[in-house]
Amino acid sequence: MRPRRAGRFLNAIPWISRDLKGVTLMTKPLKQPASPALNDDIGEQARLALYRTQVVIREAEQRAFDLFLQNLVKGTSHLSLGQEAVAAGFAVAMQPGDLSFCTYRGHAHTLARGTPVEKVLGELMGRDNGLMRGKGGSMHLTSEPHGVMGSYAIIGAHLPIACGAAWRAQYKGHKDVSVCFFGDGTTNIGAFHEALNFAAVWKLPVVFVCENNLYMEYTPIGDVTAVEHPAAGRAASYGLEPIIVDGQDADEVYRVAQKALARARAGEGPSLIECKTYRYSGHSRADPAKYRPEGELDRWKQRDPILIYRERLKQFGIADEVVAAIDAEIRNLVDDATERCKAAPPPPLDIIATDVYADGGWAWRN
Ligand SMILES: Cc1ncc(C[n+]2csc(CCOP(=O)(O)OP(=O)(O)O)c2C)c(N)n1
Ligand SMILES: [Mg+2]
Repeated sequence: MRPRRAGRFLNAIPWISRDLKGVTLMTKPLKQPASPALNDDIGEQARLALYRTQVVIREAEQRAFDLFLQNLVKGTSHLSLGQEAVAAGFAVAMQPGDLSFCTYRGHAHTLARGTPVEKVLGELMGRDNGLMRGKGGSMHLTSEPHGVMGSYAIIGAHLPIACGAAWRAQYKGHKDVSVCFFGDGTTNIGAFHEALNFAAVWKLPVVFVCENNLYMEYTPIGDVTAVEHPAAGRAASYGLEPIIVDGQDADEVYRVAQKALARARAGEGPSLIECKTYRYSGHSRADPAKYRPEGELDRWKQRDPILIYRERLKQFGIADEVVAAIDAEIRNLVDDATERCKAAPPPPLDIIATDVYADGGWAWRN
């Protein structure tokens, strides 16, 4: 049973409302015109960047799945097919120099910051052309030149790390913002609460982004959480505004991201944003996701972020041929990257002891 108090608390917040599909949407900053997209124009450049980024992620992740089936990707991996609008919305709003901190479900955020598809697929395939020369794999994508400061497999581990990066910016008077992505399940880990409190007390330039895809590993988040909205329902504990956004709509995510980034850059402190979204596949490659209620996946697919966005482009008068050309260009890019990765060698043995803990020695383990 969900505690009734939580519902009353959220009902008291005027800008949270429910749509017909049971997804809670953020409605505060806009006056809800008949067509918010048309009346609150984000501009053509941003719109095309949002579309392109989402398609790059979709195509690259679908390819990663195909490569798995061909046994060309070793180990497991965690796809975020269906969650593309969150990664795109933030990455397009971020500036060069801003930092991203991701989880093991980090392909999307790594690609969204401009990391080449070849480097990401090469890393998944354990090839020498990969981001870390094939030594990190899917769960550890990192690209410092693109501001991707690592993918972390320990739940919640990266929230305090993002605070550290933000504290450095504050201390040195730099203007970069740290953006930290994590799942709904992460909100029940101590590190989440410690990081939020620390960031709020120090007014750190950090944006915490909860991608609420309804499930932890195999557990519905609602079954194990005391509040209805795992991130937004806790915001008040840290003196923060509860922010909920439709994570299937890249424009909505982009607008909210812009505000939070501007607030952080202006020295006004952290934000905590809960994006309502859904992952199409199971937790990892090993999970057929049989625990999901029948029809749930199909309902979410009706609100596919890329379909929503194609419709949006149409609304703004972007010709079908322009969209088709973007799609074709990205498909070619992913095809070329795939071929280059297949042809790339595995890393040479002499790098086995480089770029590992300290000097590559083993004594630290004892
Ligand atoms: C500290 C810790 N506990 C448990 C795990 C095992 N684990 C891996 S993913 C996961 C679920 C995380 O769910 P969520 O935060 O919602 O992220 P999502 O996978 O949905 O993106 C768990 C429990 C872990 N990696 N780290
Ligand atoms: Mg989750």
